[in-house]
Amino acid sequence: TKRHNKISVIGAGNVGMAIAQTILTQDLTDELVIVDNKPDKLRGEMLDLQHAAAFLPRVKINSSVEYSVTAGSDLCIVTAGARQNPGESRLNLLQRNLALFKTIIPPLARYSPETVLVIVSNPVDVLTYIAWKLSGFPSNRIIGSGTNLDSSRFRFLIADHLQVNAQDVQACIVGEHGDSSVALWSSISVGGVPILSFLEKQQIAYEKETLENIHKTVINSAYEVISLKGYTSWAIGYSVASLARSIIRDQRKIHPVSVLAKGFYGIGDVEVFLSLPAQLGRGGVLGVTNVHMNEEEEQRLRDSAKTILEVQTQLGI
Ligand code: LAC
Repeated sequence: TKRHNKISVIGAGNVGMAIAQTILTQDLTDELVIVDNKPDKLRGEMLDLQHAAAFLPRVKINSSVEYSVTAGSDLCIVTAGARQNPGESRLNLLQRNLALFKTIIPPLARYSPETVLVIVSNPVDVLTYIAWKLSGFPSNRIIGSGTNLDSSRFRFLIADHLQVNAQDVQACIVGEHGDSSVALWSSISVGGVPILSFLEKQQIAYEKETLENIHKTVINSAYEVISLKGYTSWAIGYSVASLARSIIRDQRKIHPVSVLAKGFYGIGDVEVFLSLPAQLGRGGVLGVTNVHMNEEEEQRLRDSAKTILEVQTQLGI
């Protein structure tokens, strides 16, 4: 018998609804549940999605302000919380969203004790750590959307610079989903050709400045979009739907996502979540890959871990 898939999205804001809509368009679930604390907005979004029934594969769409509606979810995606104001760093949001997580995570874990939690709310790395602590789940069932989106922005910019298709650019950003993220230049390849030899072969002058500027542009992407339209939504919608597909369909696909990084790359015996290339499947994190990093990249990753740990220590968590 075909397994009945149930996905819950917590937070019916721009991000949550972009994720919900993309999950439906990609036919990733038999049942979609949306939870928020604004009953009218919530019912409006549910009805608006239900009305697309004639154009979508059959799917049960439900919503409630009560977490009981999420019972038995295979995947719970948490987007609720305050978002960055123009120019505001993600880490600034922490106090407001920490309080909210204390009301969201325990009921989600109680109603779906076997679920995989995907955290999207920012600052995503610290909030993923908090979700791990509040849920009591094993760390493999707690994932932050992390730099999955940054890596797509990175691949877009490199592809645009080199005039190739972004799907032929294997490139990864790791570390904090934020200002201390790390671009893994040493392992980038285009159509299987390592970037540096690709640049030589194409006689494209290898300007370190250009490559660094591409990474800086990635870091500033969200700030720029937020300053222009007030929030980001479509790219994060596709990014998280790609994680949902890998988990729900047991794709065993590798994504740069926020995982418990304790013990990796010399980060030390500390409880910190940050993005590393991880294999995702039905059980959540199936493994963390040992991607090649040069000494500079490893050091930057350790510095990124320190940045996140400092925030966690300040919070006394
Ligand atoms: C962004 C948000 C999801 O990077 O942090 O667009």
